Amino acid sequence: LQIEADLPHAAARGQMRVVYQPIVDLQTGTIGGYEALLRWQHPHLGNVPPDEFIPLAEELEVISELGQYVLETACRTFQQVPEFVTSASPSPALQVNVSTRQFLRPGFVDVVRRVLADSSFSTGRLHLEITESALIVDVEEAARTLTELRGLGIKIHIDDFGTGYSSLAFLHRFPVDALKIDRAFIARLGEDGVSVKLVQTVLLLAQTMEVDVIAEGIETRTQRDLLLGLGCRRGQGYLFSRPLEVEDTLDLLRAGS
Ligand code: G
Ligand code: G
Ligand code: MN
Ligand code: NA
Repeated sequence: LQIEADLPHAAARGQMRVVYQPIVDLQTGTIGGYEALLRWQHPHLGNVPPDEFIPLAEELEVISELGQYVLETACRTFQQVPEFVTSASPSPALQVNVSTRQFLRPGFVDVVRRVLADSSFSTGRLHLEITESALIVDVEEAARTLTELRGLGIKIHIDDFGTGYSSLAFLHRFPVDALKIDRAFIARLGEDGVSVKLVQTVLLLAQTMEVDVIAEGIETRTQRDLLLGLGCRRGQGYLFSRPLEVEDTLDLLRAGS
């Protein structure tokens, strides 16, 4: 396959770029962070969706290099705009996805440490999104890795929450800062009563664990209002903004959001 042959060289050939989706306060619309998302513009095939090339990158074992590319690019981009810290609004956080294989690879924490040092990015602003599947392979080792990352000041978010194996007992073993409710649940909000109860359950779980919640894939006002009514304060989705190109992201950052 052409994409199999081309993927390992795509970043070096300048075909990869990072876009940034704002994460907002659902009530005020204030931007509290951005999720970095990788895009591949293939010279002949055009835009290849990440749902296709991320799993392929895992298979071909080039995901660690790609993940490192995203981390370096995103940290360097955000570092271009001086940090502002007022009590009302600190500089927005930067959320970076970490794939399962990347997380499990020995030396992952060292890579993160080095990227942070090279870009002099404030560790407290970096949030890493990790899926449950990365945590179940070796629970003890995963907990140690998360503890090391948090020791650097990094915050840990569980991505696609609700689609994996989470149980209270399972989650209790990991030091995490937030849960991201998978967009599949948000999509059904307002269409059936079950999804409202599911979201309610996640919010209750988060409250019990004393962690934050971010809702993904909010597309309608109805979904936003339901979430606010349930006590969910933060989210992202097309209702607020699509992922933004780097120039637009920098404009927003320079404007103080
Ligand atoms: O960017 P969306 O818009 O299409 O992303 C589709 C999927 O690809 C999501 O599950 C998202 O988490 C994943 N994805 C996007 N960018 C990255 C990345 O930089 N690293 C990893 N591991 N996954 C990513
Ligand atoms: O798995 P992960 O959560 O990292 O993926 C984020 C993905 O969700 C990206 O592909 C992003 O482009 C996509 N996304 C962001 N907002 C929306 C939305 O409102 N609706 C849908 N369908 N996808 C969204
Ligand atoms: Mn994510
Ligand atoms: Na997700």
